[in-house]
Amino acid sequence: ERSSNNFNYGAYHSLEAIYQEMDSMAGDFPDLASRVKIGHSFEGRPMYVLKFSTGKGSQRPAIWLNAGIHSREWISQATAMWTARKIVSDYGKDPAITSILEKMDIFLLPVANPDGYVYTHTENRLWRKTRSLHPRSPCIGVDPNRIGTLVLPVGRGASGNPCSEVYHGPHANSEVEVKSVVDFIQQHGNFKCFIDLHSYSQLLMYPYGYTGKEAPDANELDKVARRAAKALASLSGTQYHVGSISTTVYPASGSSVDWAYDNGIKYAFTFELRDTGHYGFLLPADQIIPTAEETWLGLKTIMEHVRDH
Ligand code: ING
Ligand code: ZN
Repeated sequence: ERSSNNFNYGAYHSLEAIYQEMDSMAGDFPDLASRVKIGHSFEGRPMYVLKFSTGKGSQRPAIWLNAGIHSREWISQATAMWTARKIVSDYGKDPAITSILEKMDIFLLPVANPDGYVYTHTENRLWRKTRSLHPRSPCIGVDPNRIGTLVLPVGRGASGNPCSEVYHGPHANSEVEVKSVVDFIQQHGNFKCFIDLHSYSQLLMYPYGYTGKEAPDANELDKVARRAAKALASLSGTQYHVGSISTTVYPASGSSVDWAYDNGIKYAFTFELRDTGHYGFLLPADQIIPTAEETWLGLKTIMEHVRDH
């Protein structure tokens, strides 16, 4: 039998501790969870997802939960880890998550930008981008939420300047971290939902960011997001604003959720978690569990809608 390593879900952790806990969760719940390597980072670190599956079918319809694409948004990675633990604890007890997993698989990537995350622990707590090097540039990294993955017009809300915090990169798919996710999702071929966790601002948004035009499914996405925000607020009153990315936060091209939506994943949402700016990226650890608990209610609302549609 495996011994529990006493991972504290109310604390922020190193990449190594997160990867160990993912391994340990998979070992503790072998019939439900597995740790899958989907690729590696620029600096050669593995990229791990937790796959939650009752194993009753292959390539079942699936949900992708993405976190930590921006390394300094620590509440995102921490919320993802709490969520993973919640899924394994509540399966078979909570009818909502149980029925979701009877029909679908969930893939959770807690640290989408591992090099950046390590850098925020060792060198610069406020690092946002990847850590890739670019010939002839004095600056490091690309905004992994601005890569013109493939076909999106690069322009609004992204920059061609390698020193910018929203640098879109030298060419499509320049960032191996993003390419690993894109390839995995495309090879799988049956994702119905993609949710990206960021911080901060308390927003729940849906496509588009790259254009002010309404997404064809905007009405449905807006309704689901409003229900999710209401469920989230029901726990302790935390208020979220809901709307499309471009009208709610700012125009931004090349984001993961716009890519997902335009590649057939209708239920594409981005959360900007706590807070509204008092602590910002430096959210105290005593807010991790309250944030994760309320976010879970929003996530479940979305996932139940996906299950039923
Ligand atoms: N905010 C997001 C950003 O990438 C966003 C907002 C979300 C833009 C989804 C586009 C798509 O700028 C933070 N805090 O990173
Ligand atoms: Zn972000």
